[in-house]
Amino acid sequence: MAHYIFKVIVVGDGSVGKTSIIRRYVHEKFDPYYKKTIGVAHAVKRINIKDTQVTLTLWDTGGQELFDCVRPQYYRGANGVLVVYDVTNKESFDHLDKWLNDISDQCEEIPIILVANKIDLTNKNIIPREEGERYALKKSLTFYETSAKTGKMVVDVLKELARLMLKVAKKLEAKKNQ
Ligand code: G3D
Ligand code: MG
Repeated sequence: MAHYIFKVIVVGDGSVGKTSIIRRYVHEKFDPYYKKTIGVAHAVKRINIKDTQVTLTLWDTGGQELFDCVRPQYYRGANGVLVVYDVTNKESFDHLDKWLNDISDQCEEIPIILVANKIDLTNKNIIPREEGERYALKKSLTFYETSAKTGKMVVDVLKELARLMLKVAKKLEAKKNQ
């Protein structure tokens, strides 16, 4: 069976839920009591996409973004990105340009998914879905709404990212074998 290993990074403002999404995906739980500053350097998850085995290493910023300096090493070699905002936090949405600029400065062209997190907080949601969708469309990004708390769409968003990364990897291989 073909096997690929991909580095996935998760960026966005502090407190949007990046660590929670990774923990939900890898450990299948939501723990509101873990310490913010302790990031899993890279959590690992294996999945199958059709007849291909994919190992995802999910990198957590470990809170670096709170000091406004996510180190270049974090971005280096990334195969795919989740750019996360919090639907209850307008600032986190307004900062998306900054995160996308950082990615384009530091990374090759890689798949990026825009993630609107915390959609379980329905009565505090101040960024309508349409606004997220419009932004994603403008930037040619795939768009997902998630809740790390309930787990909604968390598996789906990483499966979609894996699929997109696989597509890129296979295209590169085909080019090499020409
Ligand atoms: P970060 O890694 O992006 O900084 P965290 O964000 O994963 O540390 O999450 C920040 C806070 O938001 C945490 O709460 C966490 O429990 C909460 N959170 C994360 N995702 C969701 C979600 O989908 N829904 C809800 N309701 N809360 C979420 P605290 O209270 O520790 O600040
Ligand atoms: Mg974190």
